[in-house]
Amino acid sequence: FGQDATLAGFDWGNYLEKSGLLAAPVSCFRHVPLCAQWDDIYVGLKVEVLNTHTALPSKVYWIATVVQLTGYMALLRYEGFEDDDSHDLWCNLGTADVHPIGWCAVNSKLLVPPQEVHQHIKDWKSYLMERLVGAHTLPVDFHVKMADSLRCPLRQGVRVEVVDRSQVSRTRLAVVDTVIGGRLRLLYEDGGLGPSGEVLSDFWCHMQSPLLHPVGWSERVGHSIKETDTSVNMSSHPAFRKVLQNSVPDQFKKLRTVYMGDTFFEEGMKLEAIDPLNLGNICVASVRKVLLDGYIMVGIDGVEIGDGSDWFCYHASSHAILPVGYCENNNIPLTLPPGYDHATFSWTKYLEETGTVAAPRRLFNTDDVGHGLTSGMKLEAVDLMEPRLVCVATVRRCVGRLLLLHFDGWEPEFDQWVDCQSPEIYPVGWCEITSYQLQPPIGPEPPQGQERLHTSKKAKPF
Ligand code: MLZ
Repeated sequence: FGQDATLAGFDWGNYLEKSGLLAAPVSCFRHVPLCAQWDDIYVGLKVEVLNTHTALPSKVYWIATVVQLTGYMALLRYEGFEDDDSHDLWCNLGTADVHPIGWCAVNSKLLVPPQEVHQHIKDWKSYLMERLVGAHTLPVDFHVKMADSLRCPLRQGVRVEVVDRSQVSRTRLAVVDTVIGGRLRLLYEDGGLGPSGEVLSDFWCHMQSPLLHPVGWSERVGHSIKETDTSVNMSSHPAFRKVLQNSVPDQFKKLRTVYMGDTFFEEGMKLEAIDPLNLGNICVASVRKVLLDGYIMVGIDGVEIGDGSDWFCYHASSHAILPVGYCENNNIPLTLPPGYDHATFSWTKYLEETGTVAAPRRLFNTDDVGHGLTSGMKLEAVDLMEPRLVCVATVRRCVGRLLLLHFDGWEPEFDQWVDCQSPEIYPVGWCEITSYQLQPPIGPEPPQGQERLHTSKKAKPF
């Protein structure tokens, strides 16, 4: 698969057949269209689908059975082919001209069998009657539910607070520019425009992203926010033309409430944390500051610049902070501060040496949520270091609620740990449904154990 796949649209059906037909089920992703409906979608369902095997000039339909289901993709077999799989076709149940049985009758569309099977069966009416008895079909409101679930409360011109990609310890005011499938393109209010009006600094995230907040959030919890440089004029950009509207807390996902009473995180406590700039690394880290509403600022031990500009804000319920010993217990390589090595590092010794204590285990949200994902499953996942990109990816490991994601065709150094409930991961076929551009694998998978030619390792934040 070369770059051309980007233009033509990536052929998931073909790719899945080559890689073992394993994709994460739609029902594993609570934030995606049709998640709640997916229990009613299974192999054996019969549908009415556009008949692509006819010489007729007008659109006609035929009945087909779901023979494989993987992500949003269904492999369909037209009635009449029986055990012959030579005409099976992959279609995305969220986009294709696929309908419940009875749809053609109600909508005055013609049901016409494919040319290849037409002559084999004499009495189509009784053939179909027999095949359809007791068969199940798509829920009637399938497409309505689909449209409903694609609504987003945030739209162009709405102001939000979001992490500042040039300095991750602070937030910055931004305005929604575009919304695609619930993912937002945000323009920093003082990000500036180039000579031909192009945006110089933007950020992408899903509307349920933990990095996104209503206006006023930073001040309320005590998080630092970049002062907007009012000399920067953005008014010629369409997103800034209307009167901007402040977003409000109701438009955002509610986080689990945490009690900051008697025992909570305290400054100096040690923990293990996902490095926000190297999401494949879980590191020795410290609580640097306790904010309100259950938020804490975390710094990575041994690599901090010293002015707090590389601290990162995590909610106490975040998957990205873990109790001391978590990596060792789960056989994950822990990234140590410079100067330490795995042969001699021990948490007990480290705590003693640094005169610190471990953050109590019970403060962490390491609940096993039973997500149903397993290693080897394909999905579409945001490269959080370049969050505009939704890429072809594979679950490489599952540890509790954490998933280690691998981007197909990319070096393992691009792998990222994410939460199983991250709003930035989607079932196979999501991009096609939402018209979001999917980044195909850049090349064949590198042979095991061998380095491929250099691909530049990410250097910039995000
Ligand atoms: N500019 C970057 C893109 C990396 C995107 C990887 N996505 C999995 C590079 O080429 O290094």
